[in-house]
Parts: sequence; structure tokens; C-alpha cells
Amino acid sequence: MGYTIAEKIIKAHLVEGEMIKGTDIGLRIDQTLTQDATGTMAYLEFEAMGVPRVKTERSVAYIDHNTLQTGFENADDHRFIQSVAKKHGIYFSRPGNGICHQVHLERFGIPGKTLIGSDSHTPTGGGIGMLAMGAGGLDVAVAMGGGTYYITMPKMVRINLTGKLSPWVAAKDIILEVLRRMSVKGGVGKIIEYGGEGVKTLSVPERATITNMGAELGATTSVFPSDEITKSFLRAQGREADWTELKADDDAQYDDILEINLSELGPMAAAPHMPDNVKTIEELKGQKIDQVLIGSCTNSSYLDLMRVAHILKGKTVHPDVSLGIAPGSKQVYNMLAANGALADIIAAGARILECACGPCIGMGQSPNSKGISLRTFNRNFEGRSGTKDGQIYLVSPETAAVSAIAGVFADARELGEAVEIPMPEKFLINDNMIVPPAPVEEMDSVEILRGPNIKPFPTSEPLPEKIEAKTLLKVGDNITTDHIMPAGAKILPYRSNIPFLSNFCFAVCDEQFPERCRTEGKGIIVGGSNYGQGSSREHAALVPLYLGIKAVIVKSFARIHLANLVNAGIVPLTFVNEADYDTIDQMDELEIPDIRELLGKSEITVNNKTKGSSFKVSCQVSERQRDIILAGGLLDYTRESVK
Ligand code: MIC
Ligand code: SF4
Repeated sequence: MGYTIAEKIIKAHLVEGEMIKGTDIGLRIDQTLTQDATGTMAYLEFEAMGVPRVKTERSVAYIDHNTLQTGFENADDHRFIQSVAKKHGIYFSRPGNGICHQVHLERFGIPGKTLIGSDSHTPTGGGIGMLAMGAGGLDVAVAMGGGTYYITMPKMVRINLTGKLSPWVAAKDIILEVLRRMSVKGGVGKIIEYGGEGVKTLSVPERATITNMGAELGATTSVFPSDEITKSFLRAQGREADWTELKADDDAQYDDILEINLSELGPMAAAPHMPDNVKTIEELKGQKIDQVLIGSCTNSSYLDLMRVAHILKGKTVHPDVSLGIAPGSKQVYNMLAANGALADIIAAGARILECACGPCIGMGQSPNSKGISLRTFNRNFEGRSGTKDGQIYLVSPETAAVSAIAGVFADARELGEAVEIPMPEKFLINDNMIVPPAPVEEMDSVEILRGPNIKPFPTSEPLPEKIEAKTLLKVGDNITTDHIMPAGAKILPYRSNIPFLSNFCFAVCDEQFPERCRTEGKGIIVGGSNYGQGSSREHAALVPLYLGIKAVIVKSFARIHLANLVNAGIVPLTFVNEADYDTIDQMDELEIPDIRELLGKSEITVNNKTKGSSFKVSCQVSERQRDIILAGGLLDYTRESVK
């Protein structure tokens, strides 16, 4: 039997387990990346492991999220990360160099390699044929130390692309179509592989837009073949030697196959507040808009912004609209400046933002009250923009640009004939903002610079024989990490200060939650399906840990968040009968006897002491995860094994 692309990469990196779907496998990790919002914690954890030098082929620390410096906190964290990187063998991408996923694709990504990153959009690397996955900071720290990365062997889904996109229809519309069909939980436990004749019509950055937003499907990752197009992209980046061919065998087996005829797609938008709430442009056309933002790791490549510049050239942004543009990398920014496209963008009235995540993570540019904001980003979760009642729509750069001029949702196809913007034969290569680590012989003399914002991370206690605690919060389906641990300009600077962050835990859902936790001292959270979707931020587990949360009982979990809960030593449980969710009320007192013994079992009794009833839950953790929880979290469990 032949192999899929993902199976080939997994096979070449398998260090534990067998490639049997649904079982735990351990992978050797070639590359890691971190960004600053998760990086400070990841490097504190790396330091705590006591490994002097990273053992990966390449590890890169990016500064791209916390670039608003309204106090000392972010700047201090940047200096901390820079000094850790220098000492421990990590390349450092300075603030201003761009968004981690865009820069990694341009300068470091290699087909056939494994990459994990402390950011859920790490699968962007799938656009260049990497097996690239988002992970919690601690998992990344372990991988940097040479430790194995564990996932559940995913199912394989193939998406066959046929035909060719119509003029002004974009890669973004392809992934919006996939989201429309599969939903935000449709990818859980799966790797999405793209194939078919249509693949040849898509450039590497377009493929990367698609794999990037595979994160919104909940997929483990997404991957494209590495072909002649990949080769010419790498050649244009001066890295042809990094190319290898990668394709699925003809007789590879897939668990599911989807067909998408690119010729049939039109422009689409994901309406508030979920990336799978997809509408056609026909349904929205003519509605007034307030803001347009172009950028983010999904859509800020050279090709994206050249198309935008072409649309804006000689026009003026509608008087009722604020248009912000953040190029994805210094390379993109520099090239637009050199060829005059930036001048066209400025002349049209766009507000040029730093090349960083910026408004995508609520770092500025929050829309007006109830403001309708069109963004080329990947997430439109409630409150993420920084304006609680902001109405965020996710669109392609083409739709964004035409709408910014029109002042209403507009259909870019009305521009008529397509504009051919060729992929550059050579990108502008200047790695002067990437600082290499100190040579081994000098590492001991590198001083680590720590600011006062860095507080110790919370430690968990060994799991008791039984958990007895109140349901301190009951929430519904599709709770995101932006609900659990919000980000944004006011809170993000405190990512290395768990006590401070805890004041904002679940603030979007229930502002009283942190106070209740403090009063009660311990608690349980009850939730619906796809709990913890979105970000890889381990803070969404560390903060509840700090607040005394012992267990989370839900209908189903998102992959990375489940791993983060285990790493923090919090017990993840799922209802055996989903209907039991309805029998629990907030503040009900629950009791889970013999939990130490029952971890990993599929039927565990929970007594609802308030209601005098009981129900069954399952604890779907592997043996290794059970040992991690018993040990009080991954850090303690790992410390000895990677030395
Ligand atoms: C996001 O897009 O939500 C983030 C901010 O990039 C996160 C990481 C974080 O919370 O720091 C992610 O996607 O993992
Ligand atoms: Fe940054 Fe937004 Fe991409 Fe997250 S999704 S890495 S915040 S640009």
C-alpha cells in the first residue's frame, strides 16, 4: 500500500509507536519556531529543563505579536528572548522583520521536514511541503531540547482540486469553501492533504494561505505536495538546494476525499463570529462597511499585496472606511517599496502598519462600536478585535481592497479581466534582521536579560485520590482560547505574568469567574464541543491551573488545548453521553472518586452531589499523558528525561 505525503514525512520521523490511526506516535522534530507572545513562557520552560543548547536542526525565535510598546513589558520580553536565543543556539528574528509564519516560509521552511511552533498557524509551512504543527510552548521547549513530539496518528483527508480559479477569486476563497463544508471542528484528528491538477495553478504563498487556515478546521495540519512550483519559489528565495520532491503515492489510502472545482468558486466571507460561518459575496454585496484590514500570516505575501496595490492604484479609500495594511515581512515590504507599489497604496489613503501581527491579535486598530470590519485574517472570534461588538468578516485581499474603495461589500470580479502578477524570479534577500546565535564557545558569557514582568510559572500539585469541587463555569460549544484567555493590546504584555493574566480569564463569557475561583480555591469547568479551539497559547491552561481548576469536562476538545491541559496537569474529561451536559448547572458540586487510578479509562463515574445524580465521563489520554498528569505536568515529567 502506498503512502500519503504526510505519512511519508511521519514515517521518516517516527521514533515511537506505529502509524496506526488513533494511536499515539512520537516524532523527531527538525525545526521549531516561537513567537514572542508564547515565546517568553516557552523559553522560561526551556531554561527550567536545563538543556544548554538546542538540539534541533534549526530553531527560530520571532518577535511579531507584542510589538506595541506602551510600557516596559514587551520590550523587556523581547530582550529576554533575544538573550536566550543568543545563548542557547536559536536564530532571532528581530521586531520589524515580519510575521513568524511568513518569514519562516520565505527563509527557513524545507519540504519534507518536521516543524513545530508555539503558534497554531504553524501549518502555514504545509504550503511548502513541511509537516508543520502548532503546539503548546512547553511541547516546543521539549522539542528544542531534543525531546520527542507526540500526536495522535491522524486520519488522512484528501482534497482534490480541479479547474482553475476565476479572475479575482483567491486562495482565501478556497479555504473558506473548505471551512464551509467541514466546519471549525471538521478537521479534528485529521491531516488535510491537497492534490489534483488544480494544485499546479497555485503558487507557494497561495498554498500557504490554505494550509494556514487549516488551523481553523481544527486539523492537526495541512500539506501540499512539493513540486516544480515549490522548487521555483525556493530558487527565487536563493534556497533551491533545500528542495526535494514530495508527492503522494498513486495508491495512497485516504479516509475521506473531497472534490473542489476551483472554476466554480466565487468570492466569499466568513461572517461573525466563526471562520466557518461562510457567506457568498452575493449575500453581502452592498452592505456598508467601516473598516478594512489587510495583512496577517494568512494573506500578507508579496502577491497578495501586489494585487491590492493594483486595485488601489489611482483610487481613494472610501471616506467612511479606515483601511490598514500590514505587510507580512520585511522582504515583502521592501519589495513593494522598491517597485513603487507601496507608493500606490499610500497614495490611496491606506494606513501603513508595522509588519507584524498587529490588529489580528487586537494589537491596535480595534473597530468602532458595532463596526463592520473586513479582514484578510484567519479568525473572527467574538471580542478578538478588541471591540466587543465588532462585526468581523474574513475575506480575501481582493475582496478587501475593492470593498475599501466602494465603502460596501463589493465583488472584485466586477474589475473584469485578471491582472497577471508574476511570481518574482528572485525575491529581495536580506537577512540582516535575523541574528544568529553565539558560537558554542561563547555561549557561557551571554547574560540572560530578565525584566520585572517575568513571574514564575504556576506549579501543579500531584493529583489527589479524588477531585471534589464546584462547577465554577459552564460554557457552550466552540469555546475558543480567546474566550478562555483573551489577548489584545491591554493583556498581551503580561504573557509572562500568570497572576496578572488570571484577572482576565474567561472575561468575555463571565467577568466574575476569576473572583469565584479565588473564593472557592478550586473548581471544575464544564463545556460543550470543540472546547479550546484556536490558539496554541498554553496560558489558556496555565491560568486556569493557577486559578485552581482541577478538571475540565466537555463534549469534545480541540487538539492543542487538550495537550496543553495535560501538560499543565489538569484532567481532561469528555461526557460519555453528551445529554448529561444538560443535567449540570453552574455551581453544582461534583465528585470524581479514585481519579488517580481511573485516568485513561473510558468510563469514570462523576457524582453530582448537588443534584444527587451521577453521570459517566471518559478520560481519553494515552499512557504517557496519564503519567504526565500524575507527575503534576510535563515539565517535571520531562526534566530528567532530556538531560
Ligand atoms: C493567534 O492567532 O491567536 C495567536 C496569537 O497567534 C496564537 C498564539 C498566541 O496566543 O500567542 C496562536 O494562534 O497560537
Ligand atoms: Fe499573528 Fe494573527 Fe497569524 Fe496569530 S493568526 S500568528 S496573531 S498574524
